[in-house]
Amino acid sequence: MISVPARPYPYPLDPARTALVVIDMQRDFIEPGGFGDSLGNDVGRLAAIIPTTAALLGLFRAQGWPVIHTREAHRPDLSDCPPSKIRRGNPRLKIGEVGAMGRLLVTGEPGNQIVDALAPIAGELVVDKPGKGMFWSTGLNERLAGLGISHLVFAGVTTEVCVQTSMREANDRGYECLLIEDATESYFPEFKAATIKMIAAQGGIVGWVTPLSELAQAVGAAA
Ligand code: TIU
Repeated sequence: MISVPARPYPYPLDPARTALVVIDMQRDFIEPGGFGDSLGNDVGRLAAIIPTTAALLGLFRAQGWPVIHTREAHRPDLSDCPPSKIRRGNPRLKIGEVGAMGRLLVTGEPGNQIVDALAPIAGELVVDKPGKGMFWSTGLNERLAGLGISHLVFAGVTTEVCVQTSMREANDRGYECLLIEDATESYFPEFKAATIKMIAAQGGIVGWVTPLSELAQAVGAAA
């Protein structure tokens, strides 16, 4: 086991059973003209975590540990998208409508792709999810069980929506979860800060939180 300095106490990382999950680092959330923009958000904030997330990916790839990328994505016929989700927020452009990067939040469209700097490489799992959480309607739990994964390290966007939902779903399924705080971001800085606090509060009710530097140092020292 590798002991990673973290809050609320050191995270016990099992090198043989740990995977990285990068949540929804898609153009639809990070670039102007996508889904995040259509909801009225300032999307400029999110690109700032791309370098840290790339370094985190590099760390896992160097160790040969599994990497999973998720995308919030719907089928072109929107049969997996509840009408309530399409209506919600009364956006300028709705899910499935054509924006600057193709149809919003639809699989295969340019805007639905992961940003180039964080593109998946051969052998990495890419999971399309119709909801905020990564387990709903994806079959991911069975795939992780097949890989023998018990520990999940989280990064991605947005902290309080898809990252937190996925982390809570993972916590309820028995995974030991660590959020890398400088590899996640929100459109709302106060929501990111609150999410980090609520994850680590109550003795780590949802999991652990630490910056990439602490993980990198702990893994390097154990090598
Ligand atoms: N709106 C918002 O903050 N997030 C989402 O809709 N999806 C994800 O977080 N990926």
